[in-house]
Parts: sequence; C-alpha cells; structure tokens
Amino acid sequence: MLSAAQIDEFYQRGYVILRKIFSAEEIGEMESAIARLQHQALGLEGKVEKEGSEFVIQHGLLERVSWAGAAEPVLLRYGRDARLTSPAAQILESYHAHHLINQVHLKLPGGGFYRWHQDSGHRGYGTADWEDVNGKGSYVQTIIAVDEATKDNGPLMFIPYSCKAGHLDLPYDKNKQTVSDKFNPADAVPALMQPGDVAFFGPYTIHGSEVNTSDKPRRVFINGFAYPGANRKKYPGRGELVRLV
Ligand SMILES: O=C(O)CCC(=O)C(=O)O
Repeated sequence: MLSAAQIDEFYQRGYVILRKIFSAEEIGEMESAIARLQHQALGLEGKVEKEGSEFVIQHGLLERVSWAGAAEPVLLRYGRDARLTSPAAQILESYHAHHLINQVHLKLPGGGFYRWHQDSGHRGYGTADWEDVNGKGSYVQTIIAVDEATKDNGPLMFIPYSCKAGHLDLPYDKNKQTVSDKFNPADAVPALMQPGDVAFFGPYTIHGSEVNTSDKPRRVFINGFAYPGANRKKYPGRGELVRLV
C-alpha cells in the first residue's frame, strides 16, 4: 500500500519508486519467462503475433513483447499481483481497471532507445480512443526492474513535475529524440533501480530512455492499468477489466 505522501509524490512529482517489492526468486521466474520468449522469437523479424503475444524484433534482436502473459502466463500472474494492483487502486481510486499493458522491454546491448514522451499520447489522448474520465490521468504505468538499471544501460528517465501541465501533445517521431520548448531534458532524473524495485507513474509524466551502452540487457516488465471507461482502443491481448483489490 502507498502512504498518503507517496500518493502525493505520484501526482505532484509524477512518479514514485517502491524498493524491493519482488524477491530475487520472483525476479528469477520473470527472467526465465523472458528467456523463453527470446527463444520463441528466434528467426522472427518485424512485428509478429505468436501465441497471443506480439513480438517486435529488429535486425534479429528482440526489442519488446506486448501482452507477454499470453505466451508466458506467469507474466500475466505477476502483472496482476496485488503489489502492483493495490497501489494502482489507490492511485486510480478505483476497485477495477482495464489491464491494457503487459509488456517486456529487453533493451539489449546497443538498443532500446525510447524518445521523450507522455503515455497519454500512446493512449490516444485527444482522440476517440481515450478520455481522462477521472480528471487525474485515468492511467497508471508500473515498471518492474528485472535487471539493475544503471547510468550506462539506458535507465528510464523522468522529467519531475512535468505531469503538472497535463497532456502536452509532444511531437512524435519514434526514431528521433523529441525536441520541444514544453520541457527541458536537462531536468531529467534517472530511475536507478535494483531488480525487484517498481516504478509507478502517470500518463502525463514525461519519460524516455537512451540506448543501452553496456554489454548486458536492461530488462523491465511493464503493466498498465486504465480507469474504467477511459480506453476505447484495442490492444494486443484482452485489455480486460480486472479487480485491483
Ligand atoms: O523501457 C523503457 O525504458 C521505456 C518505457 C516506457 O517508455 C514506457 O513504459 O512508457
């Protein structure tokens, strides 16, 4: 459970990081599932649907797996673990949410660039796909660190307090860094996490990450929950309504 101060931190600074939430053994189970996903992706290229999950492979390297829990049910189980959903319930002030995202980012050496963005853009803010029905973002993204995130392996970076301005309609180009006078990248703070730590952030928090310049992967396991009624977009997987607490 989050304290009142942590909920405040989430809505003011835009993110909160909880330490040592999943044990080394549990992270080991997630790692094994990710290794099996990598095995399933061997020989694939581009965006490929397999076993209900969507694999994205570029130049032979697995970049991410969306709705990973279809191919690896253990990841669906962890994605709905109370240690994620209870804080999500507190943040959303809802007993239920649509489980939209259940995704692994592998960030293998040399890869894994994610330009500065707000998740509200990905959700479809300003289109028929998305409505901020609770007026507080209506969405929470949770990121479990599977590997240690260091300065060299492309850690997730947040722009603190960027959420305060709401949706900023930042320019979109997947492969180029986002340049906008609406935020200053020099304000970015890296989320240096240990395996088992979890970051929670809202849809208006500007975040991104650079290429992994180390020689090991920087894997994270991401689960996203939308306030009932906010989403109308079809996601890989079922995006079903789940009970949070
Ligand atoms: O894996 C990363 O570094 C980026 C994650 C991200 O951008 C997101 O979850 O929206």
